[in-house]
Amino acid sequence: MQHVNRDNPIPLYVQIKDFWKKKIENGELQPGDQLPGEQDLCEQHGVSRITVKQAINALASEGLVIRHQGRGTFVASRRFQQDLLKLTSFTEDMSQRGLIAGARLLSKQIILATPELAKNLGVLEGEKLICIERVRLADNEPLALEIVYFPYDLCPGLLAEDLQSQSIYNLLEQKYGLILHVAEQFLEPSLATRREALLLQISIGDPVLLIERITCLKEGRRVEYAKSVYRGDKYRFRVLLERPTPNTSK
Ligand code: 16G
Repeated sequence: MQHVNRDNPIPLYVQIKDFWKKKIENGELQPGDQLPGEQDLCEQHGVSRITVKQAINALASEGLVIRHQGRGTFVASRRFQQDLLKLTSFTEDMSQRGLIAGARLLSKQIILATPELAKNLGVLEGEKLICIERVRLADNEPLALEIVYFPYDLCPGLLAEDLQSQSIYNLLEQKYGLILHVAEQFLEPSLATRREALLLQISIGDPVLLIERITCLKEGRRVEYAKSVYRGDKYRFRVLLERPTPNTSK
């Protein structure tokens, strides 16, 4: 059994990667299933160990497999793809996938804006803010840890709401008549701290994605500053890039 074609201009490791990728994508291999060991793969495909390693690296970097030191290579759990095009809430993102969004409330309080928060929300230092920290769940599975800040005057009764089963964006729009318009979002890779690992049910040092969002109202006022930690094994973000139209003016 070779599955590689040496006359094919596609590098051998890519052919091997594609072979396993197909098995994962068509469900022949399920999340948690183990791939054969390196030696077996070398024999199966008739290639060197270096080629096998390259193929596994490529599968890992596409998030299709996870390597566990000393234990082997396993099919990764399926990821949620989130398009970075629309200003959507967690609840909307999950319902688009047929999942039930939920939240575990960790804390809710009124705080005074620190210099950093004041800058991010475009308010004065010391101004009253609402601060809510939740673990976000999809079908009861923790996906992200989220801390959000809102200027108190925009949604003064928010803390009295049921923040475990209600969408905050929905409350802001329906109850406070706020029209969320655009958001600026920053993404940054990081490693899970002890607390994040515990709350997200992953291991300390596992890859996570830090996301910061500043959301603005139609008239330009900033309504939300959010900091989230997303599980790196569960998410994949998609950005659609459009080539600018060439400038034809001379
Ligand atoms: C998303 C937003 C977060 C917002 C939340 C509202 C990102 C990175 N963050 O998680 O800023 O507060 O949705 O969700 O997308 P909710 O309406 O379901 O409570």
